[in-house]
Amino acid sequence: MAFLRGKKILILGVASKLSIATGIARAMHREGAELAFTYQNERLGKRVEDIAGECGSDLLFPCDVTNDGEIGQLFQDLANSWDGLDGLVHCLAYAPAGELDGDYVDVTTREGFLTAHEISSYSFVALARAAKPLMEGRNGSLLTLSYLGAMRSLPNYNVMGLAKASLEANVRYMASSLGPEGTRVNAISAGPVRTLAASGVKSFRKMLDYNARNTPLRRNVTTDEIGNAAAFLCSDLATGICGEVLYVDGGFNTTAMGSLPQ
Ligand code: 0WE
Repeated sequence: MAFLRGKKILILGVASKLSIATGIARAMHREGAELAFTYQNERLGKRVEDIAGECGSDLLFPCDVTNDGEIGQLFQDLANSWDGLDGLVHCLAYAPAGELDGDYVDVTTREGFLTAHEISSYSFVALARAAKPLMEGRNGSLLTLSYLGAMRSLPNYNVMGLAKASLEANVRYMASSLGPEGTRVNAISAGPVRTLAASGVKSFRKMLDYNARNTPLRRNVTTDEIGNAAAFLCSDLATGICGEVLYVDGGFNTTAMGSLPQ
């Protein structure tokens, strides 16, 4: 098919082979996109290098999104290799571990709240602003990853739910801002996936099991499936889709009671 042939796409958030960003990179590579990647620090750089290599890319840039200088440098560096940018995929989220374990009202701190919102939501618009000169006039597309915890409460997701709610509103405001110049902004709200980030979450196995048992498709989604939806949204097959949050969750969000107990 190669429906991304000729598209230049930057992917942020590859941390391991299990990352959702890795599933997205593989699907986009398969569909003919040219890819570039960022890594947060030298420790993660090696793993990102391997995955970039698999996807035929040697374009790797450091970027810690809490640092305005690094965001600026990223697009300066990218402009030295590419004359423009067609897509940016934001797969970044973080809340301090203490925020994701325990009762919401009891464990949420001012500092944890600010960090979660800065890294998980603010960074998307900060990157969009810095990417704007490279994306102008190319009918490009920005994509981020959300989770149902933005819309519904669940145990332990806590302040990340607020940060994802902010991120989804960010998608709509960014879509309104960038739409007039032809750039589309969307999110995928993915079902839970066992990644490196998730392995730091207590009882994640139990949550995955609950999710599979209560999903219309009776299973969890794969990073391949999320990757395919991401490739579609960043392609010219999706030129009418803007400001949207697309659920790739096997239908979990559509039920009030997925199954009866046992
Ligand atoms: O958005 C996420 C997780 C993002 C995340 C994960 C971590 C773990 C390590 C953000 N910050 C951190 N900080 C760490 O220190 N998901 C959708 C996966 C996830 O995480 C949960 C979930 C689900 C689902 C945490 C609690 C409850 C459910």
